[in-house]
Amino acid sequence: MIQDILQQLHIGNVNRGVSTGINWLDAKGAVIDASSPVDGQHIATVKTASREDYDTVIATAQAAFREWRLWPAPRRGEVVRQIGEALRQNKEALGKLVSYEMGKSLQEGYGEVQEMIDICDFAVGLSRQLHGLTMHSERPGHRMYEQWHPLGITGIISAFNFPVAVWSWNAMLAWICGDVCVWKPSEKTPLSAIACQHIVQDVLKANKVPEGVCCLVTGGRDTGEWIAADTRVPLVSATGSTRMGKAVGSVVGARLGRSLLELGGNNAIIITADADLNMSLIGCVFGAVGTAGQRCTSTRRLIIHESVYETFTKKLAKAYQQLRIGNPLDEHNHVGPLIDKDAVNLYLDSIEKVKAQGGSFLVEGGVLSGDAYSSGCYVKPCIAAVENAYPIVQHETFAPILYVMKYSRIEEAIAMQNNVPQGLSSAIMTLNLREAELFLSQAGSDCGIANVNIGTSGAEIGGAFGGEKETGGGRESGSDAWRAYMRRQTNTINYSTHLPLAQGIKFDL
Ligand code: UN1
Repeated sequence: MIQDILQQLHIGNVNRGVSTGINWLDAKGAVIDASSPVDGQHIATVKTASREDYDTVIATAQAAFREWRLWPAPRRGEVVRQIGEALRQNKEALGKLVSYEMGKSLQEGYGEVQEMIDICDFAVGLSRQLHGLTMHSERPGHRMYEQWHPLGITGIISAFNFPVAVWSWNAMLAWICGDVCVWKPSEKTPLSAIACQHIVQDVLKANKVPEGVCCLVTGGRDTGEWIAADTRVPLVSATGSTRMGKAVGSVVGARLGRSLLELGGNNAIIITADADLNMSLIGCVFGAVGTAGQRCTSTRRLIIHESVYETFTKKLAKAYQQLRIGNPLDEHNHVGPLIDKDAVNLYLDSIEKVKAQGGSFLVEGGVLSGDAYSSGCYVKPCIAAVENAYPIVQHETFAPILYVMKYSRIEEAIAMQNNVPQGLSSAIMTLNLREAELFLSQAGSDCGIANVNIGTSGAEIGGAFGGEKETGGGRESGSDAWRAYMRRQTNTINYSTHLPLAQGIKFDL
C-alpha cells in the first residue's frame, strides 16, 4: 500500500531534496536516509542542500521576490486557492504518507492535511483584506495612512511532529502577502515535504509563478543555521524545541532580523469540581495521547480539584486501559509510535526522573515489544501523580506522559497552571461561569491559548496560534498573524499649498 502512495506522490528510492519551485537542484549536500517509525523500514534517500545549493536557492528566491511582490494580492490568492484544490485531491495520499513517515494516527494524518486546506481557504479570503488604517493628520490639507508591503524571503524551519501543516500556515500567508518562501523541513520527515513540493508544482507551472517563490531546502541543523544567520532572509519562522528557538532567535536577533517562534508547551487542563467529567475525559485523553504526546499543544498536566480527583483519575486509568497502540495506518489504533529511538530514550529517562523526584505511576509506562512493535518506537501512554514543582514536570518531554496533581482553590489551580516556563495552551473544564471567566481574565491563564470545555490541542486555523514565555511569543495562522509577514509603512501626503511642520514648528526662509 505504501509503495502505491509513494508512487502517487512522486517519491522514488532516491529523491532530490532541493527545489526552487518547479526545478530540482542536483543537490550536493549529505544524503538523508528516511525511515518510518511505524515498521522501522528504510523508505527512501534524500539528497540535501550543500552551502552552494543553499546560496543558489536564496539568489533565485531574491530574484523571484522582485517580480512576485508586484502581482496583485488577489492574483496570488488565486494561486493559493489552486494549491488548496491540489491538496484536496491529494489529501488521502499525503495524509497516509504523513502517518507513515511521522507515526501519527491516520485520522490525524488526514487532519493535518485538512489544516493545510483550511489555511489555503483562509489565505484566499485574506488576499483581499490586507488592510491598513487611516489617521487624521494634525496638519490641514494632509492625509495620513498606513499600508503593508511584503518583506522578502520568509525562511520556514519546521518540526517533525507536523511535517506539512506548519509549513502551510506560514507559506500560504507569506505568499498572499507577497513574500517568497524557503522551507527547511525536519530532517526526520523530508519525504512529506518533498511530496508537498510535487503537489504544488503543477499549480506553479499553470500560473507561471516565478521560479523561486516556493523553495525547499532539506538539510540538517547547519541548514537551519544558514537561514538564521542570513541577512537576505528578513523573517525566520521556526517551530521546534525551546532550545532550538533560543538558538535561532538569538542569531536572528543579533542581525536585527525578525523571528516568529513557536516553541515548547507544557499545557495543563484544570478539572474543576463543576466539570462535566465524561466530556472532560475525551479532551484529556486525546490531548495527552494524540500524536503520541508529540504535539506542542499536547496535554501534559491535569490539575484536578480534590473533590473529583479520585473519581476522575479512576476514569482516566480505565480509559487508558482501552487505548489501542499499534500501526497508525490501522484506523482501529489510537496511538502510534514515537518518532525515533532517541525519543523513546527521552521518554524512559523522564519516567526515571519522575520516580526519582517522588512521583508515583497510576498507569505504568514502558516500551512495547513483539512483532507489531518491531521498530522499537512504540511506548505505553502513562499517568503519574506528581507535584507541579518537580523539575521534570517543569520540563516538556515530547512523549505521552501525563502528570496529575490536586488543588483545592481555583486561584491555586490557576497559579499552578501558570507556574511553568512555557506558555502555549491551557484549558479549564467547568460549568461554573465564575471559574471560567476568572480563568480567561487577566488574572487567569498566561498562555497564548486558553480554552473552556475543550482540551489543549487541536486549535482551529482561524485563530492566531502561538504562546508566551518560553513558547517564543510568535503568532501564526489565523486572525491578524499575517502582519508578521509584512512591513508597515506610514504615509503622509500633503495636498495643500503650504508646507506646515508637525508639532507647530516654525521654519521660514
Ligand atoms: C504543533 O504541535 O506544533 O493545535 C502544532 C494543534 C494543532 C497544531 C499543533 N492544530 O494541536
